[in-house]
Amino acid sequence: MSHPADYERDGVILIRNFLSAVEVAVVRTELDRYVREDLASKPLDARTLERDEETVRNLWRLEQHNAFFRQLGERADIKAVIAPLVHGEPVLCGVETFNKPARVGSGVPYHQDNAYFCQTPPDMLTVWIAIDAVTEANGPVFFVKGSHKGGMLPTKPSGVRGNSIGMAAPSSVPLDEQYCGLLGPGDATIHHCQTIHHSAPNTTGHPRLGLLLVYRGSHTQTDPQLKAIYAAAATATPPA
Ligand SMILES: O=C(O)CCC(=O)C(=O)O
Repeated sequence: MSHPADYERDGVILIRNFLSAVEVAVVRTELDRYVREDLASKPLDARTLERDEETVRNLWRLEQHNAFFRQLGERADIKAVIAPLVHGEPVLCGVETFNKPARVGSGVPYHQDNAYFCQTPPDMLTVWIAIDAVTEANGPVFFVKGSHKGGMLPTKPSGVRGNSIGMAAPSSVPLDEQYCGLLGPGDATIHHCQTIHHSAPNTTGHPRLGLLLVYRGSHTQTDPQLKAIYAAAATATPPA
């Protein structure tokens, strides 16, 4: 399978066994340790909690707060996969989690990541690595294939903590025609920053932890117009 060609066409690709079973186990152990021992001493914008004010919904800026995750994101073999997709030299911009914990894991509204990233040209992407199995039941991410080619669509503040800016209207593509990222532990999807995507709450007893690596090409720049819209939404629903 040619990753670059599929990625250019669809704006999302699936890579099985992106991390090995051993690597997944090490990631899980370090995430658990970080939450238990380090998180309390980090700034408030290092995480978003679920509505129970207790369970972690997201960890943010792990590349700044944790050497293990910075090194993972800087791995040369991973950057070699990313380079052709961002049309240049990959720059690590974020390492984060979407934990989607059992029963209380909240959903993610329809959005395009570049509403947050605000980069031009939009040569930026996210590697979404499954640490838990992602099933149809526990809140998989749905992607609208090809939507990265349609540019940035109108946004509105979502009021959802951790996902402050959503699309003004959901995609007109029915759910059963969208691409559902069903993953085993270690599998990954890679999606373009203009690809429309969303996920449902997790009402099951099975957590759905994802580790995300975010990269841009070193040639991209911040678009002031996108940035102003994002700043207004993030201020309304901090931290992001
Ligand atoms: O993990 C999720 O449910 C959503 C992830 C997401 O929005 C993203 O990868 O940009």
